[in-house]
Amino acid sequence: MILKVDRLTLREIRMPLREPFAISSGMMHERRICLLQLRHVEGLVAWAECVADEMPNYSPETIDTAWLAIKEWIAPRVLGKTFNGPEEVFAALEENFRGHRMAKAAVEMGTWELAAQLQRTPLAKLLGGTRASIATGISLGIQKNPMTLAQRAKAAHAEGYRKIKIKIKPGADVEYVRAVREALGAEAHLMADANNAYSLSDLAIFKQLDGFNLLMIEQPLAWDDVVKHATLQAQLKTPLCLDESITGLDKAEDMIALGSGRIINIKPGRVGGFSSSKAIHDFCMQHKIPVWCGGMLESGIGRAHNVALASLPNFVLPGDLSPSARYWEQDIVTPEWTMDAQGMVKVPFETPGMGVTVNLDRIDNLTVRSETLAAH
Ligand code: OSB
Ligand code: MG
Repeated sequence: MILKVDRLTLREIRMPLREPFAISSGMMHERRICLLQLRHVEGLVAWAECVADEMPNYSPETIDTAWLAIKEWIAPRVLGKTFNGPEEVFAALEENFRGHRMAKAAVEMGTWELAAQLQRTPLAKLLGGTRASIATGISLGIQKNPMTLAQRAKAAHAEGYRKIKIKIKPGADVEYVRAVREALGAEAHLMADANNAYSLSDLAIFKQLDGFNLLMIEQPLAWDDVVKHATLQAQLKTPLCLDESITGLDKAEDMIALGSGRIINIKPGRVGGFSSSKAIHDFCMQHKIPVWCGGMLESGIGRAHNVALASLPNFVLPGDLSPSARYWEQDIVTPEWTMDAQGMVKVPFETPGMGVTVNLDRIDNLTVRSETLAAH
């Protein structure tokens, strides 16, 4: 296959969230989303989404740094260049080019979508996906008190969600987890995500959390740490899951070698795209480490890419892949993403590419800036 992109259009859209989303490191009311269109020399167009947020509180990248990185350093490595397939793109973007994984991922994932369309193959199939539907979880932001959170969790459980993830931070942890565990009963899949709000001196809190039969605790310690997490994991029954710390295959190898966690949340944007996600997935499968697909409050485009990835065999735990209506009044794709009463999202295996149609009129209405880069 010959993969050659001759034009890349960046757009920024603004999408208000139906409700604010609070995590330990910040609060979001609206998503500023960078969308990409990659045009193949023969005219086909692929869409992709960059997951970088407005502020550098989850990762060092932001939508503005991603825009700059794509324009200045990533596009010139892709535009007008001939690749034999999307597998070659990640290496071309990594050579003497540190970081900016979310920016790289947006372009890299766009080339996979383009390849899927060129081959008239579903994206999920091109990636090696085997699962026809994916169990879905919900990620609930920090609420004003334990009772409010417990009610939200109970409602989500009744809607069919297969995993309830609650955000925690110092001062909103043990009592919140206790209230939700009591509301859901002993068996429900419940987990907590700390977004690096704690340190090893908080061991007493983790010892208490260890008593609630949590499925896992996600990223309790520093955003780039794999050493102190190993110290913490050794003292807990509950598996630790790493999110922020796993920026690529090398960090997954470190996690397993050191025992810093027993589960990985793979977000393709965080690790530089699909090739890197697949490498982490395969390595974890060999080492019997389960993975699941995380989310970054994506629009229906990023969600389509996540759903395709989550169809790979070692994505054995429910993903943060909630339906469109959990986030937005109206999504930018047709059909919108939905979940059935059993909490399952269907993987599009019938149509080429990501399996949803992009609503261009709606995107045009939401666009606040755009820029087109061409091969020269
Ligand atoms: O840590 O997983 C996280 C959203 C923004 C930043 C970080 C995280 C999240 C989520 C949202 O948990 C998951 C979703 O997209 O539903
Ligand atoms: Mg997380």
